[in-house]
Amino acid sequence: MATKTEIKVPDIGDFEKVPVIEVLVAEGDVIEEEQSLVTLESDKATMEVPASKGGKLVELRVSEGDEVSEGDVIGIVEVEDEADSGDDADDSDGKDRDREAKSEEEGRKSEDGSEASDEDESVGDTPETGNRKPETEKSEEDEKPGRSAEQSEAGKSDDLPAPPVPFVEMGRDPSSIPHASPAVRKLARELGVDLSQVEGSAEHGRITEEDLKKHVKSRMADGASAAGGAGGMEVAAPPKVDFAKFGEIEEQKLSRIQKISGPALHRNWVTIPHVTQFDTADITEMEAFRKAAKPEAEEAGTKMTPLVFMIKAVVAGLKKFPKFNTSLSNDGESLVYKKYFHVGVAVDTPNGLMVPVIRDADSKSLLELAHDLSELSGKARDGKLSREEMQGGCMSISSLGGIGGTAFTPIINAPEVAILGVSKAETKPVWNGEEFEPRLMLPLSLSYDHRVIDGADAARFTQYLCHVLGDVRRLML
Ligand code: CAO
Repeated sequence: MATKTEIKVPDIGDFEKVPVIEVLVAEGDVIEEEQSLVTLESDKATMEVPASKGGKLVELRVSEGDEVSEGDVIGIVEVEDEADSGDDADDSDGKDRDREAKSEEEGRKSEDGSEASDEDESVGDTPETGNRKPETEKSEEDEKPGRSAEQSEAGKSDDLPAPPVPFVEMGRDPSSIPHASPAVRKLARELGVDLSQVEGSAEHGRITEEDLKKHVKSRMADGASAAGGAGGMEVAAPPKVDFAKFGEIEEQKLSRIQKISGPALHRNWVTIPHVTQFDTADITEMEAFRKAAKPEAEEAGTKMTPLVFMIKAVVAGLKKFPKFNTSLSNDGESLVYKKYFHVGVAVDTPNGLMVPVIRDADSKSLLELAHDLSELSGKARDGKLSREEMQGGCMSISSLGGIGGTAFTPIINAPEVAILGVSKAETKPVWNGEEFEPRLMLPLSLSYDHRVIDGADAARFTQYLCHVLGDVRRLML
């Protein structure tokens, strides 16, 4: 026997009457659970609504151009009863487990509909959980409906509403997100096309598949007319290698965070002209002060690592050199100066790199910053950061000082224009004019966007960081 189930528009946040821009199925189709049925488009982004049940789509109630809100019925699916399908009806636990496993597996496999953080979110435009309102950033659990633990549970019950679905795109300034359906985004990713470069011909400047094809054709024509194609960004595809031919191998899927941050890092690396300025700060006195303040930090229930001082120093630098606290406007014609001081901190987590943001770092004491840092990095490691906690950074810090190394070239977390890399402090002999003195020297690596910041400014910025870190009382000036 088969039962009929209504597929409804799930929780889509505060949006109402959202236009249907694409219908991806037809009446009579046999659809799978989680298969996308329609694409909706808000003012800011697009989302696909998946089927909460698999079966035969016996009725489709929406068509392109309709406007829908949460709870509206998209279609009716005839679902074959499990007893009829030959499954052991008593094995409901087993099925739930299978479904959960499948859901997780699909979650891992699923293509993220965004162009991963832009800014996303990274040093990796990094990339969150928690509520699932339409936003511009999302975390690993946010990527697709039904992925969090609670939602996997919810997915098991027919009585519960379909899980909320996030609008795609993370970590981007919403006004800069090109409108395009997830299908077009997927195609763009496959073709390696940056959608922000494509002109959309549909309503609200939405990019259609035709627009994308037109763009690719014109790029190919440009590339062909440039000498040997060297004028374009085309590069040879990486060789396809059967590694198993050379020895034993094991293949592991990328984590969802890696899937998001990878393309974002790549984009930032390729599209931003990076230069890295190196410097060394004498933190001998700072370290003495930090050690002396350890008991107070412990009393306050936190730990004050050198990184806390870096956050303070970066804020001082942003105040003194406001160009470092800017972003290029969406049209690339102007600089947006920010009057707030939110500092991103790269955190190494078992699932990949995440960049939570310490808000209003300028108004916080060292102890407060230490508290925020340990709370946010703990949440990042537990996969519990909310979108808000990863948005709005002015400049990021990537500290490998707890691990080692002498310098590195961090990738800018667009749309920020600079990132400070911090390596391990070491005691070095430093000439004081009369003799060598043992001093604790901290290596700094500042990567900056050369479209916005000149080399001289960058050298002044790192010198200033060295100046304030050399005597942290200056941070109070
Ligand atoms: N020089 C010398 N020692 C340092 C140091 C430095 N620059 N920075 C930290 N340390 C010490 C700390 O004082 C601490 O030692 P004690 O326990 O003896 O006090 C130890 O190293 C470990 O510090 P930590 O790493 O736990 O803490 P942190 O505040 O320095 O960093 C966090 C916090 C979340 C940034 C860090 O744990 C982390 O994830 N770092 C990796 C960031 C990363 O992956 N960046 C690369 C991005 S690009 O791929």
